[in-house]
This record gives sequence, structure tokens and C-alpha cells, in this order.
Amino acid sequence: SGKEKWPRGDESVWKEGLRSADEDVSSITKSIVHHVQTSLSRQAYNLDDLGAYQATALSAKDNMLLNWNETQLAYTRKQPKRAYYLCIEYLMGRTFDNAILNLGLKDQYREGIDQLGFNLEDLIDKERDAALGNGGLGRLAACYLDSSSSQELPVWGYSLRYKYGIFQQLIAPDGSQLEAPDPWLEHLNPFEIPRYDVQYEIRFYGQSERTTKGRAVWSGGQEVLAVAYDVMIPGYGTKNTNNLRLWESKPKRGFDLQSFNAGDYERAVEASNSAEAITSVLYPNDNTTFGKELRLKQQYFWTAASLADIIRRFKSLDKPFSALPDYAAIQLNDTHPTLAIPELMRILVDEEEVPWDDAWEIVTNTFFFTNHTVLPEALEKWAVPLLEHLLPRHLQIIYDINLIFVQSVEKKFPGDRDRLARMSLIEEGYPKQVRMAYLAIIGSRKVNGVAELHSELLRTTICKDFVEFFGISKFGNVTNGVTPRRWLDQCNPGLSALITETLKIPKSEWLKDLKKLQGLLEYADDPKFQKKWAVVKQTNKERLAHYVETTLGVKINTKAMFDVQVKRLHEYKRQTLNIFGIIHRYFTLKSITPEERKKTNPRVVFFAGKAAPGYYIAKLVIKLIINVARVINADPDTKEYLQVYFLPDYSVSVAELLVPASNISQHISTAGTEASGTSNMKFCLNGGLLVGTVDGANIEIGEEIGDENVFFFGHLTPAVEDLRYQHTYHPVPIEQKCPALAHVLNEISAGKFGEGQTYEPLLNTVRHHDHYLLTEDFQSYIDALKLVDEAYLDQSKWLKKSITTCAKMGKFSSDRAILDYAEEYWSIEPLTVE
Ligand code: B1N
Repeated sequence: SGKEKWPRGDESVWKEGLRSADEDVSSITKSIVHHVQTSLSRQAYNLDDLGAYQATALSAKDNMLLNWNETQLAYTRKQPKRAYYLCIEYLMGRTFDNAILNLGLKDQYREGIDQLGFNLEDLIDKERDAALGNGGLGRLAACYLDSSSSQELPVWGYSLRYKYGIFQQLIAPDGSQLEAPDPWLEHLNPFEIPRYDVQYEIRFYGQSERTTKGRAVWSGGQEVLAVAYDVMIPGYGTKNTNNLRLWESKPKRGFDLQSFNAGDYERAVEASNSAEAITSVLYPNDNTTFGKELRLKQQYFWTAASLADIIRRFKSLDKPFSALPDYAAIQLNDTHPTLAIPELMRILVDEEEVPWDDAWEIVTNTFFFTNHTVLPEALEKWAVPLLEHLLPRHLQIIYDINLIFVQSVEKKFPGDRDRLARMSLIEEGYPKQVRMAYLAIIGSRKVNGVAELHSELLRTTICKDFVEFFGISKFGNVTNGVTPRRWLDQCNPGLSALITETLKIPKSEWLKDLKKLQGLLEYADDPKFQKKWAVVKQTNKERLAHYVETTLGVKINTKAMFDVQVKRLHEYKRQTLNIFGIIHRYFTLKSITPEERKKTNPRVVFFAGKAAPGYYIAKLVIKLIINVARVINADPDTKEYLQVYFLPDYSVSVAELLVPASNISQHISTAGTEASGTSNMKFCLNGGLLVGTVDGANIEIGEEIGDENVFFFGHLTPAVEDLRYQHTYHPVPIEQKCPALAHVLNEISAGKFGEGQTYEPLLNTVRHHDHYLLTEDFQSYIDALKLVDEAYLDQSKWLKKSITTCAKMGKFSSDRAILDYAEEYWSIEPLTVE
């Protein structure tokens, strides 16, 4: 209001003491030196790059904090409706570079650091990635937070503060993946603020006794503490700085005093260990579920703490609970936080004594649900006995929700027993299981998929019965997006500068309104501009080559075409198609004369990505890639024309090097399996062309940039089901179906790339069931790559495609996506922090 009474003491003394933001080089260097001296208690004499990074990061944090405080104060004063984004993963990567860019202080920091005798890029490299995620789902959450702050939307993220992030990937001499822990918090994390005063008690196990009016009392069991840590999310070109709140688990009492006094020290710390185990490690599975009790504990711990926090904030407003949907929208990012639905029912019904029906009305107007995959192995189901043991009250609530729901289905479709069985939250079997996606669907206001095709598949498969029951308007689409701040400006400063110079508008204008890239179209044919565009790409390729040289110790030919496939290892993503295609290319090169070879287009293929530690086939694929690379890279006949590298330990930071350097990238999932994909957007935004299947967001990229600029291949989604049926019931030998692929598989079997026996289990997946349809798509894949080669030979045409691609990528900014959610789903509005 501005007319508030000053809370305490002498206002002017307070104001005098307030720190103001650093704006010039000298205040920045002062603040860095101050942190060296105080926070680190070191001096210029004994300061290495790591120390200098830490002091500099702390100074950046101070600047962000001022904005964070202002933002939170503005939210408290104006009480806008807020959105809460519940995601079990946030793949943030590094923070420092992004922070100084968003603060608009990067040049000043560079200058200041230089004056202190350090180099900005070296310090940036000292930061460890915050890798609290597996892949696309977690990185999407990170992009959305960046866009929320940049678009001044009141959004908070909630997740877990895993002590260990995604494992570090090492490659053994025989090409096997090895996993090492990622103790990312080993050094001080300058960007988190512990909130020891924000704590909640979270219960597990125990008994639930029903009382009256559908209520119950849940008691006994084990209680653990959730402690909040806040991470600031600065917006670009605005003061708005949102919050990501991460929960850490702690024992309620340090240890069991009785056992301690009795000398049983192990027993004494047991409870403490089991409490701390909850947030100790991120589960390393992408697009699969494991059904482990500890994972269920993580899910409940996180959703219960987040809801307690949201409800406490709401209660401070002194409004009736019926007003909750006017103040809070809670986004369930995939089914992992679905327990939030019965948990909110429990709070409202048992603790706040809201009648059941009113509570359900509140719940179904507060939650929103996004599905991120249609793969059956990723659809979460929890065994009823496990739920009953761990969360007895929640199981009762789920049964009650189900009873009422099934009755309403029966009313709408009388006598349709199959339908009731299909739609029930409880799947019959031994054991019975709770279908979490269905719970999320019926407990939410709206449901969406992450690309047009995926949302349509949802409506016609997983959600079909629910569309018939609720009506189509509940089931929408929000196509994913990526933040152009990190994925263009930050990772590709050369291209960013060229775009700004060419568009003749300030960088901040196109970075916040990405459709403005269209202004590049008028230069797409201009030879002078094309030359500059090519120089930027070349510089990025050299930067990547330098990285490869320092990590793998090899020099690569930066004049060759850089062809990149980087993503989690998964059968549906078909890294196999790529490596089989490479083998085919190798044999073709071997079979032609040296003169003919000289006319071909040299290619360097990069792979990177992690396999889930328990995913045997995915790990075999890595081994195959590495051993194929070994043979090909050493062959004097072909090494000038074909090189293959597997970069270990893929991460956000490694992606920031690969994405700007690619000429072409591969997004080649079996049609209908990749919900969206987001790296496809990043590559195109950086002027890389795309070879891909008609799947996920590839389709919309084609619509935007023109199908003639994408190398599409392969069968379409509607054909997939039928082809799989054919493979199962009318199998045709692979020699007949696809001789070129059969030849490749036979050579692998014969030991061309190391002991053939090793790869049999992998090869058999293709020979026998071929669930991902490699035999069906291989020939058209090879043909598409041939077209890529031809297109690359005409550099001017290629550059025109590259420029056009970048220019037309505006739709895929995460700003557009988050505004879609804000308007069509959450009904929240921007609030500018003055
Ligand atoms: O989410 C991304 C999409 O772009 C990708 O296409 C999609 O594969 C990815 C269970 C998942 N879907 N499901 C997961 C991750 C971890 C886990 O434990 C499932 N990841 C995706 C963003 O929409």
C-alpha cells in the first residue's frame, strides 16, 4: 500500500543500513573483496580460481537477494494469485553466469574480475552443475522458472534438495558405463538460503482411525522434519526474482537418547539415518518407474511439506477455504506429486473440518496436471499394500474418492461394467495397484500434454474414457519451450551479438519476444550475412573441439560436419538407429575408391547421454557406440571422412557447448513415443538443422520453420501400432525386411566391433520383436542422411536453411509456454516489482 506504518525502530537508521545493488565495477570489486575477506576468510595471497569464483558468486547472490526480497515483499503486500510448480526434478545446471546475465551486470563483472587478476570464463567453469534431474522433464522445469521470473509471473517451484544429484558417468576401458556419486554440495553452494525457521513435521506409517463425517485421525508411525532451502530465480531485464524451495529431510530429534545412553550408538543413529535417507539421492530413472518404497517416501515428503507451506501462507490471509483456488494454482508436473491430491483432502477434511464435497470442489479447482509421457513403463502405479503401510490415511481417502467417482461414472454410463473397471483408480491384480495418472486426472481442473501430437494421443488413448466422461475441454495442450536466455544468449554469445547487430534492436527486446527473430529472414540470402553466420558456427565448433581435446585427448577436424545426438539412452530414442547407420556408412566408405571418398562429406558424430544404472540394454548401446567408434576412428582408409565420439558425463554445461556447435542433430524416436523433446528446439534455435521422425515437437518445428528445412523420415504414428502387430503375428526375417540392416547386425555379431556375443541381447531386440521398429525405418533413415550430405555440399543453401530455422523458432520460447499456462490454466497475472 505504501502507507504502512514502519514496523519498528527509527526508519531512517534502518534505511541508512540497507545495502543497495551493485551497479558499477568498483562496487562489484568491493563486494568481491569483502566476501574474500569475510565469508571465505582468505586474502589475495592465497586465493585460487575456486575461491575467487565463490566470492564472486556470493557477491552476485547479494544482488539477487535484494531483488528476491523486494519480490517477496510485493507478493505479500499485493497477494496476487500464485502458481506453485511441483516437480520432482529441477535440472538447473550452473547459476552464476545466468545470474549476472539476468542482472544485466555481466560486463561489469568481467571488468571487475579482470581488475582483480582473474578471468571470468575460468571462474564460470569452477561452478558445479546443480544436476537435480535426469533429462527433459527436469530441464523443462528449470526453463519454466526462468520464464516465470522474466515474465513477472508469481510462480514458486517446489522440489527436493537431494544431497546427491544424477550420478557422474565414467566410461571403463571396455566401453561400459560406470556410475559415481555426485556430491554437488561438497563445496559451499553460494546460491541457496537455508531457512531453518521454515520446518514441517511429516508423518509416515502409523494408524488411521475413522471417526465421524468421513474424517479420520492419523497417528503413530514415524515423524521426520522437512527443512526449507530457497534458491533465487532471477528474471531477465526485471527485478522480479522468484523462488525455488527445496526440502531437506532431517530427524525430528537428533538421535534416540535412550539407546544412546544405553550405549547402543548404532541404534541411536538409526532413526536419524532413515530420516536423512529420504532426500539423499535423486532416482536416476528417466521415463520409467521402479515402485521402490523410498521413492514413494520422497514423493509424499515433498508434496506434504509443499502443501503445508502453501496452506500456511493461505491461512495467513484469513479467507475461507473456498477461496483457495482464487489464491493458489498447483501444477502437478507428471504424476510424481499426485499424492498432493489426497493430502489436500486430508488437510481440509481431517484437520480443517471442511465437509468432504466442499473439500473435493476446492481440490479440483486448485490442481492442474501435465502428463509427460505415454510410455507404459513410465505410468506410475503404487501397490495398495505399500500405500496402506506407509500412508494408511491416504489410502482410505483414495478409496473414498474412487467410490464416489465410480458411482458418478455408473450414473452417466449405466450398466457399463467394463468401463467402470477401466476407469477405476484401483487396478485389480495381485497386488492391487493405484493408478496415479487417473487420480491426477480426476483431481485436477485441467490436464495437458506437452506437444500437439502427444496431447492428441493422450485424448485418444490414456484419457479416452475420461474425455468421454468429463468432456473434451478439460484436456488441452501446451507445447514445451526453452529459455532463450540460457539456450542462445548465454551458450552462444557470438550468435547473440550477431543477431542484435543485425536486427538493430536491443538484445533485451528479442530475448523477451522471440518472434522478433523473424527479422533475420530478410538476410537469409545475403552472402555477407551468411558469411558472418558461418563464422559464428565455426567458432563454436572450435570451442567444442577444444573441450573434446581436453577431455578425450583427441584432435578433431572442425571443417567436418558436426552431427550430434545427445539425450538419455533409451530404446525408444533409438541411438541404435544412429550407430547402425554409422556402421552402414563406414562399410559404404570402405567399399568405394579413395577418389570417390574424396568427394564425400566428412562427418564427425557426437553422442552423449546417461543410461539408467539398471537399464541393461541401454548400457549395451553405450558399449557398442564406444567400440564402434574405436574401430572407425582408427581406420586409415576412412578416418578423414568419418569420426565418432561418445562424450562422457553429459550435463547441462556440456549441452551448452554442444548445442551451438552442431550443424545437424538427431531426434529419431519411434513415431508416437517422444512426448515432445526440448533439445530439438535448442539446436534449431542455434541454427542447427534437424533430422528427425514425425514425432513430438519435431512436427511443430516443421510447421514453423517449413518442412523443407527439416530432414524428416520414417513411419508415422498411426502406422506404428499396426506394424508392431505385424511383427508379432506375421514376422518376416530381417534379411528380407531390411537387408542393409541385417548386414550391419551380422557384422556386429561376427565380432567386427569386439566380442560379438556381448551384443547379442541388444541385436535380438531388433531381430525378434523390434518394438521400436528399426527394421521399418532404417532405409528411410539412411536416405534422409544422404539428403543431409547433399544439402551440406551447397553451403549457401545450407546457411539459408540454418538462418531461416533460427529466425522462425520464436514459438518455442518457454516465455510463450509459461504465458499459456498462466492464462489458460492457472489464471495468474504478471506483477511488476518496482
Ligand atoms: O519430458 C520432457 C519431454 O520433452 C520428453 O519428450 C519426455 O520424454 C520427458 C519419470 C520422466 N517424460 N517423462 C519423464 C522423467 C523422470 C521420471 O522419473 C518420467 N520425462 C519425460 C518434457 O516435457
